[in-house]
Amino acid sequence: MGYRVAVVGATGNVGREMLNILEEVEFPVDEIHAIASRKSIGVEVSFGDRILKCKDVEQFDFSTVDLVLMSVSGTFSKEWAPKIGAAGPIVIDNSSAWRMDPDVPLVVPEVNPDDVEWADRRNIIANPNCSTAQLVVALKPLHDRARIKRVVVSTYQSVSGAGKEGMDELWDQTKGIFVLGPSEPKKFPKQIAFNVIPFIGAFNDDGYTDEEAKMWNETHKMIDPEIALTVTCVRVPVMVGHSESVNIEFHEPLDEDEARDLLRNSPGLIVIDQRNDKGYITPKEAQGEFPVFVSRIRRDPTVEHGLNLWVVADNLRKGAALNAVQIAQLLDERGLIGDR
Ligand code: 11C
Repeated sequence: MGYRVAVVGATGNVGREMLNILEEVEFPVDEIHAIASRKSIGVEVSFGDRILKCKDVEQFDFSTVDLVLMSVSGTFSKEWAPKIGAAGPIVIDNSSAWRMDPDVPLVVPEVNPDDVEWADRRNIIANPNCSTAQLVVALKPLHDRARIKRVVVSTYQSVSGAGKEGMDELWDQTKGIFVLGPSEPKKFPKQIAFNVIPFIGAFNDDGYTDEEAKMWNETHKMIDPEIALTVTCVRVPVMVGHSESVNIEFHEPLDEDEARDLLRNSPGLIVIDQRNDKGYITPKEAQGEFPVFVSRIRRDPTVEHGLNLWVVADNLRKGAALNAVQIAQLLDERGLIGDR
């Protein structure tokens, strides 16, 4: 026996990955529904070797399913997640709408699995921002061992974080520059092909962006509000895979060899760290993979207890769809989904 599952936002980059990963990990599914907004009714998406036709979110009866995985805009989620949760199923929501709500657990299974236990307050569980998800998987075991005092992160985020339109823009601009001549940027504020853009999301009054603020707010909620964290988020012309340069200062001593061993033995992580010209991970190699990869582990000699890391993951997988499916697996293991 399996569950009755719906994926809302099934035509987007992350919605499609949710369907792929549910099938890949053989999540116990008895019924699967692809749900989208009215303009996508009838659009076909795949689930293994099956083709699903998208149904209209307005017409679908959510009381007939046990679990909903949702990847939609924050505005859409604000309206729909509570309605769906009230109808019965648990909603695992990938948007930013609920992440900081005190009655909604924000969960990365390798980091704070026990928080799923209080999901019944609103029947909603939030998935973090993609850049936060990979960061916290790497930080948690180090924090547990040597207590993190301060973190400085610079991100190198792929265009798929901005959806299919972001990927199309990089592709079109790259081709266009040589074939048709440069085109006006649409999705990104400046040209992304052959460039980097130190701005993701929207500016807040303090000069940081909301993408940067998400990284410290979400890390505080999931790991520890005492960790000081400062971030610069940058868009780079990479299709899939977010990378992060992470500088960490600890309260207690932790040398690079112990950190390497610790990370090697922690869940969801793979360490690729040889000091030769190919002994590190790049986003190209992380694409399509499940784990978070850590490379370039080295001491920061400018502080008493410091390390530098290079952290890379597939932003559509661990940063979004995979994390949502892992939350579903955790709920299943703990018997927290409907009546099976
Ligand atoms: C990006 N991280 O790369 C963003 C996308 O809060 O879920 C995800 C935004 C979010 O553009």
